[in-house]
Amino acid sequence: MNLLRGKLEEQLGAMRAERKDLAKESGEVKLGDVNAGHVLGGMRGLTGLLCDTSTVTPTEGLAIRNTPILDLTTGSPEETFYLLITGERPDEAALSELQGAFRAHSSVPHYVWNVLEAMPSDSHPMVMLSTALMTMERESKFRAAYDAGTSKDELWVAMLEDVLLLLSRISTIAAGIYRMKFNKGERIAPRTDLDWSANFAYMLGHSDGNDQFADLIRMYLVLHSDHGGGNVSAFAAHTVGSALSDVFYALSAGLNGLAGPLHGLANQECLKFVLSVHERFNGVPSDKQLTEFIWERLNNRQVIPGFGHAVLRVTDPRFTAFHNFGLQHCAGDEIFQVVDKMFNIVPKVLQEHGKATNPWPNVDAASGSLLYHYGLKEFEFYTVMFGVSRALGICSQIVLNRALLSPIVRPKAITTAKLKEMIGANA
Ligand code: HAX
Repeated sequence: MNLLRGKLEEQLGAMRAERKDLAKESGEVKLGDVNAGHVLGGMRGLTGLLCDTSTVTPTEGLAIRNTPILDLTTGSPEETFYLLITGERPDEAALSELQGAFRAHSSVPHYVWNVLEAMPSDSHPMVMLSTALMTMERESKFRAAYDAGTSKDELWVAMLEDVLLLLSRISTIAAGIYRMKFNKGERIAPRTDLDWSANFAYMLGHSDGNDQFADLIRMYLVLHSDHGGGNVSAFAAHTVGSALSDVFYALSAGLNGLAGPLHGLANQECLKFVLSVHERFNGVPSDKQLTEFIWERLNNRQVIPGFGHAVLRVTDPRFTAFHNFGLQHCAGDEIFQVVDKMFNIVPKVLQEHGKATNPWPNVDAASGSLLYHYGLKEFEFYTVMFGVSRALGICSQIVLNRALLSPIVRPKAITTAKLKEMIGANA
């Protein structure tokens, strides 16, 4: 990985100096106030982290290194990874080298499969993915370098090696989990003539690597790759990595957070909901039927999955990308038609209802219906797909954090008694 490593080395001096200067010159500059609401409300809205790989704004949504995500949907995850980690688009040579690196370790050693095969058959696919990562920790070059006393200035190089090994293997592992867990037959070995996404689609068994499903997977892997630094998976991975735990520990921690229903698991809930609408109306409901159904749910104090967002205040551009793909390739599919109709009906109802701050669809509203269309119908697996993609962002962030010598994360916690005392003193 000479070109990527060289590019990072070229950038590193200035970036380290900048961080050092900022801490020295501006450490006392105030960026905002902490209030009791921050302490009680999961630190939402509190600025406390640095993350340069991507940003999420309420009105624009996700931008990777200032490039709006919708401008990246025709590219590959390898290009996105290079952009995440360096802030630049790769030239042909750098991209080709990176694609080679993503292929280099795509055959997964037997000991990993042995562990997965020994797990109880009702293990969740996310548990299997996380376990597989932990099993491979023994191969960490970062840990070996640390144990050998490598200077902390140089440790990021071993981190980059670990990251490339891990990214190279994670799609093979995910596809193997899919086939094992859902009785799809023998695992399918990676090919040497396909890129990361096409290989993943091929190993899942729903693609010859050169079809629309491979294109969908390519876009899916780009769209879910990163979402700033404050979301549960990125923050968890960052915290674990800050203790100089290697990327196998850190990514596993991040993915364990992604597995929660308020985070990555939401995508399976969304498709379940869409299918339940389709089943209830024995097909695509009329506008009137859908409007009434949405009101019925809201009156029962149930949420409408796939709508709303903690940060966004517009239609999630990632939804727009999936929706456009669906309109182009799956317009005749009734499940997609339900998604399309919901997009036209639900925001109006949520606005009239008046509770949700953001009535617009999020990324999870459409992605499942497209996977379903191409035969990937096992929703339990959807968060694993999300995890393979999110590994790109988390891995970029951990390399940068070690390269920039980011310190250990250690926010201060207080007791409820102390909180009440401070509220009393400051009221
Ligand atoms: N349907 C019905 N009510 C909704 C709603 C929705 N889709 N979205 C928000 N509301 C309600 C909230 O439940 C809340 O009601 P209460 O005051 O009674 O508690 C009120 O509107 C205000 O909430 P909010 O400030 O708009 O939303 P939050 O920032 O608290 O929550 C959520 C954001 C995404 C969790 C929320 O919109 C939701 O539950 N949406 C449905 C589930 C979903 O689509 N999740 C996927 C999120 C995408 C993601 O991050 N994936 O990783």
